[in-house]
Amino acid sequence: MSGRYARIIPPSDGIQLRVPSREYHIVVLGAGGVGKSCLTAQFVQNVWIEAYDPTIEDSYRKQIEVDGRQCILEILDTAGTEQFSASLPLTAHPNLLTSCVKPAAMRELYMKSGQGFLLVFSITSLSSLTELHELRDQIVRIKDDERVPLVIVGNKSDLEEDRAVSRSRAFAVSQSWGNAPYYETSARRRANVDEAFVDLCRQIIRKDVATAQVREMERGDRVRRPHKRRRRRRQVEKPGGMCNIL
Ligand SMILES: Nc1nc2c(ncn2[C@@H]2O[C@H](COP(=O)(O)OP(=O)(O)O)[C@@H](O)[C@H]2O)c(=O)[nH]1
Ligand SMILES: [Mg+2]
Repeated sequence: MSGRYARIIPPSDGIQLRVPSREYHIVVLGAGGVGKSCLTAQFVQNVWIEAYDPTIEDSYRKQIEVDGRQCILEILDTAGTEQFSASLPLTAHPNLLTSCVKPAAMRELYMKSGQGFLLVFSITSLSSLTELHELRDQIVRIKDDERVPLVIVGNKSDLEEDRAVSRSRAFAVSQSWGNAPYYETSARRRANVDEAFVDLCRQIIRKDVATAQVREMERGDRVRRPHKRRRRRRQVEKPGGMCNIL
C-alpha cells in the first residue's frame, strides 16, 4: 500500500481535501488454461484475447473507485508451471526454462506481498477446482490468516454444456473456506468479471480499515498510559499530601 496517488475532492463547503488513493496488490491464481489471463485482460483493458501465451506472467495496473474510495490495483496474472511436463524439451520455449525452474519461493513471495487473491478454476474442469485447495492452504499458511481476502472464480460459464463442476460443489468449497464469495464468470462474454474483482477489492479495503482502527486504538493506548505514570510519580514526590487529609 502506498499513499503516492492522491485525488482532490471538492467538498460542499469549498475546502479541498486531499484523499490519498490506496494501492492494493491482487494476485490471480489457478491452474493453467482456466482463463486467468483472459479475465485479467477483460478487467484491465476490456479486451477479449482468444489465445494467450500460457508462460506469460505479468502485472497490470488499474485505477477504480469502490464505494467512493479511489484504489490503484496492481494485478499479478500468474503463470502456472503445471502445463510444463518434464518430458518437454527445455528448448521448446524461450521462457520455458525460467518457468520450469521458477522456485516455489517465487510463489511464496507473491503470496506474501499479495493482499487479495482471485482463485480461478474452470467450470469445465473438476481438477482445476481441486487444485485450488493447495493454493488456498498455502496462502493461509503464508499470510497466517484464515480470513485473507479472496474470491473463488468459476470461469467459462459460457460453456454450460461442458460443465463439470456443479454450482453446489463450488458453494460447498466456498462454505468450507469461511463463506468466501463465489462468482461464475465468463471472460469471453465479460460476464461477472468486474463484480469478482470489485468484491475482492472491497474485502481488502475492509481489512485495511479494520487494521488502521486497531493501530489507532493501540496508539491511543500508548498515549494515555504515560499520563497515568506521571500522576503516580507526582504522588510519590509529595508524600505529605495524604497525611494532610488524615
Ligand atoms: N469459452 C471460454 N473460453 C475461455 C474463457 N476464458 C478463457 N478462455 C480460453 O481458455 C484458454 C486459456 O485462457 P488463458 O486466459 O490463457 O488461461 P490461463 O492459463 O489461466 O491464463 C484460451 O484459449 C482462452 O480463449 C471463457 O470465459 N470462456
Ligand atoms: Mg495466463
